[in-house]
Amino acid sequence: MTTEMKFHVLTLFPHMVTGGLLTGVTGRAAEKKIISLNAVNIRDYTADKHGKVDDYPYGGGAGMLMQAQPVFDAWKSVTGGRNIRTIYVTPQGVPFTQKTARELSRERELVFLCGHYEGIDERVLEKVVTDSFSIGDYILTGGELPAMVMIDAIARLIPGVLGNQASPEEESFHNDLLEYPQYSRPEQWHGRKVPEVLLSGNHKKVTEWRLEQAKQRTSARRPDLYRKYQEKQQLIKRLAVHKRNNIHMMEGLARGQAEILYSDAVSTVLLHNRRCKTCMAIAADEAAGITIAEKLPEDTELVMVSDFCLKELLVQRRFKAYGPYVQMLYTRREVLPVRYRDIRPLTPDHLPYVCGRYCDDAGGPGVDSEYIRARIQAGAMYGAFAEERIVGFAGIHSEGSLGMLFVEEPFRRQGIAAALEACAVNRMLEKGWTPYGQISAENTASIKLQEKLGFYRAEKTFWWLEKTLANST
Ligand code: 21W
Repeated sequence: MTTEMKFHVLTLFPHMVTGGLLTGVTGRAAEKKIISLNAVNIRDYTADKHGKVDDYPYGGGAGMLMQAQPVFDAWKSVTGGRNIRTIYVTPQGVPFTQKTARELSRERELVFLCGHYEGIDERVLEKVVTDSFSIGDYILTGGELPAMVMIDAIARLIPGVLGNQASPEEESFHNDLLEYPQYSRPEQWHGRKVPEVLLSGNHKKVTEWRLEQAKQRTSARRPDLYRKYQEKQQLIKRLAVHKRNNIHMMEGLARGQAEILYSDAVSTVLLHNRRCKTCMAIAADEAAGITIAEKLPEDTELVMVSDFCLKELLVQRRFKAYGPYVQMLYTRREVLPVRYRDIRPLTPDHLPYVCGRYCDDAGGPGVDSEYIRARIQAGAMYGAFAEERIVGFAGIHSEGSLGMLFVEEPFRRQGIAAALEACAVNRMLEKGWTPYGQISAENTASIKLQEKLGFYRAEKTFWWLEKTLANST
């Protein structure tokens, strides 16, 4: 069992921080011990007998500064010499974004330092601060609200803080766009009607209308975001020329999981999947391959490539190659019949079973019990049961491909694998995704099965490359 995430806030106004954050969603999370909040009054640590914590700035200038001593002693009381990330909220910080929130949500403990008056003596900042963040280009009266804003944004990313377990997994394809307008009862209010299309019951029309509204809003209010969206849409179109070979990249972009790190021609593209520290790359030739290899982010753990030259280049850079794999995609929109009675989503109870049959060699790179647990929790794993006993499973990988198929020997050749695959395919179709997957080229049985279900095979050959210890040092 993991322990709660600890937030410490060093401030002159602890009640402002607890009053705000111990209310509502974050307050519930603290009650449930998913997070803890420790607001420390810097004034309690002053050595001055009158409780003074500020003084005039050397060199002159308006206002007062927070002195080093009380700040340092308050910080020491919290960290006790431990190495904890300490965040100074300041208008001079780097911009705080959703990306920062995601990154910080992986820490177990964070210290926030809130300034007041005209700021804090630089010498104590040099000693304790590891990161400085601003929440935007406007001037506030103190750092408490920014610290609260950051804690709120970080806390909601911790599993269990938001009631509905709609994980980022459930984010729609509108990802790079602002959200569409929403309406609830009554149908007419102050003479204003709910847009007709939303009452039509036509799901496809509703989806189209929402996308159109989201695009209009984004282009009017956030031209910066809209340009990024258009850039992605254009790349998707270019990749579609070789759809079978590029479907993994097209889907990553369309589902809002992948960022474009580099793209010049159709045949040289580097995408980064922020959710699973995975990259996907294609390169026209060796020169393009070198460019791609140089642009791989530091924290990349896995790379999927579909060009031999790129695979060789990364192996030279001490990546370990897995493969070859065959990529297959399902281009139809109709759901598949599920010809087996008892198929249902797996629960964490099934983790040992799945790991026993699928981790290690069978799973390929990056597939360990932590990974399987996360996939089960995301509702992305299905099991087939016979007399209440699990006899097989299949699932959807974090980057969105089908896989992790297994059926017990005595239960094979009865259509169970096909039914499990059909289940996963149907779930993907429901989300508006194009089902695809990569199968080990040796696994002819599985390739045949996918062909029977109506999948098409890509011409290119694929490899997964895993970072080894040798290339990270
Ligand atoms: C406002 C502190 C103005 C200091 C050097 C010479 C934290 C904040 C804050 C505040 C000054 C953030 C100076 C967006 C914010 C924060 C209080 C003035 C004068 N410096 N994000 N003279 N906006 N604000 N400094 O205000 O602490 S994150």
